[in-house]
Amino acid sequence: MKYHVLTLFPEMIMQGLGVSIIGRAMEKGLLELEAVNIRDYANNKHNKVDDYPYGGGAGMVMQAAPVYGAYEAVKEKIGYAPRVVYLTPQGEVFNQQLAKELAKEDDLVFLCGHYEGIDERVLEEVVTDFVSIGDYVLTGGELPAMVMIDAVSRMVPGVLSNGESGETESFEGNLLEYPQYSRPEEWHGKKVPEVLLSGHHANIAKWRREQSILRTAQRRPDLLEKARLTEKEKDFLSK
Ligand code: 6GU
Repeated sequence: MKYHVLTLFPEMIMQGLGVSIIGRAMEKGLLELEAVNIRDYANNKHNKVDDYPYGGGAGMVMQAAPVYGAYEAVKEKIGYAPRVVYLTPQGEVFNQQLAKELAKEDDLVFLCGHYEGIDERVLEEVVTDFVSIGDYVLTGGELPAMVMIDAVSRMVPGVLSNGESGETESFEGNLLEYPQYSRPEEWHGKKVPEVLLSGHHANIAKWRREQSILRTAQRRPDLLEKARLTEKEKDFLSK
């Protein structure tokens, strides 16, 4: 997977994603990350990339030409028209299903806006996916792009080790994860649940499934409607 991030703040992207699991996957060559500075495609000597909004209003609008220049440079380099994700609160809300789908691409372009947004005309020409990361407003698209790159990358084959599965986690079955414990057996007077020390794998699996269901009911009842529970499990919940 090759990521191409079109941004006015390339250092933010390059510094934020070089560590941990994603950093290691880049070193292994499973992922590539390129930040394209939109300012390098400004066609004026002041490198200006924004201007006042037609019709008036607060703030500045990023102009079409430099954004298009940055996009064209990526398209020429890779030799085809890739999927282009524009990070915007006016997009569809990102989720695990979209992360899995995007992970199948060879290249992904992320277009990061700032100020009051980007001239609509270039968005119409290049953007394939308008995506938000949730219902709150951020100052720019860089953090959302980094969030998406993290979530997509862990669905790329080989990025997670055998121990770390992309399949059995929260949201796959629309249930939250069960609680985890490690040594010591007692901490601040709190004991690790007895079943986890029993070595009885079937009982452990049953307990974890129940904990997932309880936790989802308490914290994310909206997810529970989509989870496929057995009749027995529905009974368990109603007690
Ligand atoms: Cl993708 N961009 C910005 N600026 N704010 C957001 C967002 C995106 N998603 C949620 N808030």
